[in-house]
Amino acid sequence: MTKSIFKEGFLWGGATAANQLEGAYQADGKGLSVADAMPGGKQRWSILAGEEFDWRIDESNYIYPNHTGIDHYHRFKEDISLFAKMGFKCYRFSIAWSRIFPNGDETTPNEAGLHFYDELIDTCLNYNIEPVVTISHYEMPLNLAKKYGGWKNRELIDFYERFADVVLKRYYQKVKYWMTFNEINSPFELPALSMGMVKSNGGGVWQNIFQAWHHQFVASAKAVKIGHELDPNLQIGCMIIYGTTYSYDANPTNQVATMIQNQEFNYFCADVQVRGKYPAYVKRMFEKYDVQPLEIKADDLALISAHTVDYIGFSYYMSTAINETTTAEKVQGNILGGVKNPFLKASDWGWQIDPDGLRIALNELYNRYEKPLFIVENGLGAYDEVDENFYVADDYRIDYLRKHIVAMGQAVKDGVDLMGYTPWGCIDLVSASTGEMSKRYGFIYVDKDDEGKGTFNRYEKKSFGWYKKVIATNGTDL
Ligand code: BGP
Repeated sequence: MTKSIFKEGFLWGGATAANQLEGAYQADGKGLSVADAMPGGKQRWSILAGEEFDWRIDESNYIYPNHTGIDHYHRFKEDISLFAKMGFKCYRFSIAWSRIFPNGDETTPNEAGLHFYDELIDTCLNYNIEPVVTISHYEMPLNLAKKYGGWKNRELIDFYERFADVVLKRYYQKVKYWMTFNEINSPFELPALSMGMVKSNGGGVWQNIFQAWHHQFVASAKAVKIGHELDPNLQIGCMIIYGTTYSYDANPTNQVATMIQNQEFNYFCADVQVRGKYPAYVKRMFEKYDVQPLEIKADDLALISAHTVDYIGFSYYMSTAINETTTAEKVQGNILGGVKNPFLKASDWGWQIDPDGLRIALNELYNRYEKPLFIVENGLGAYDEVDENFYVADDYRIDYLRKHIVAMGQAVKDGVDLMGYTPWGCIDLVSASTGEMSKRYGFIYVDKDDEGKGTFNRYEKKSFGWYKKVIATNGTDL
């Protein structure tokens, strides 16, 4: 076999999140989460974009796709057996906070909820699949949003700590790789999903967002502390969304704007979680966003400094370009905006596809932090068409992933320490932004449509066999 550029034991796998695939949203004592209250379709987008929202669930229509997800809750054994068939070395999933603490503020966990993850984790281990757990992925108990106003409330630190403590203690002997918060830098656009904050409870107000971030930084540090006390070898990472950002041209005004965008969006949260302190430029950010000094308790900064993360997990889907000096066509991914880059093609949802941008991201992150990197999300959301046998010939997806894996290899040659690669939505699941099924990422097709209809049966796509070969050859046969 050709010698691989990727290290032995490279963590090839796939990634999902509880709220987007489990379904069974009220099974076995599960409480409602913020994601359960988010309708699909157009309404969802306006909520994500910061419109007023009262978290009220109207059960009369099929508008809550997360409620059924892809019914992974009842089909996880089949799903994991398919991952094993592809040869997954690891599987990234999240633990639904609302299964373990249905209202978020209880003191005793829901044993039935934990039982599900006992089985899920054991199933992975039986196949020699390393579980990679995101503690909180866009799914906090709804009660914490409604009653406490989300993460701007300091009490959330204790509730999260209790949750993290329960799952870390229960699984630390079985799960080595953890992440504290999914895409912690996303509240720039999505305060509702990741902070439980909407307009009426302060979601659009920077003061609250920065205060909420501070609470999340402290909570994350506490989880790292608990994990490392249980076992110093646990690998606990941060998780950020990274969008490689180019200046549109050589105009220094655009270059400066690009530098600022990089600091604020790509690095701010990681700087705190990896380096253990607020970066110098936070002063400028506070001024710009009119943020008064945050409420910081005596031990907070010491905790943040003492319990930094072991690795950097990040999602990478696209790059953006900054142009402040001339008018240029705007583009919008979920969270990343910017202008149209004439050198790039975009996905059906306008996300600008840029494998070289991944090589740049890996180099930038590694040179800045010198910590191992883990690409925990990447992939192409596309409309898949099934033939009469439910087969999807998704050559476009293979093409996207192949080019990104080539870029990963180049970055490893550049000297980057890369731990693994878990493409997003390895099995079709509910889209976070549209709430629909028709935006698919998977190697496995799930027969469910945007109205929730279908058999929920699973079918291997063309990319399934391709990825299997990639893993079997440790990334040499693409
Ligand atoms: C990331 C989220 C995931 C996932 C992915 C794809 O930002 O961490 O939860 O959904 O984006 O986004 P979408 O589902 O909107 O296509």
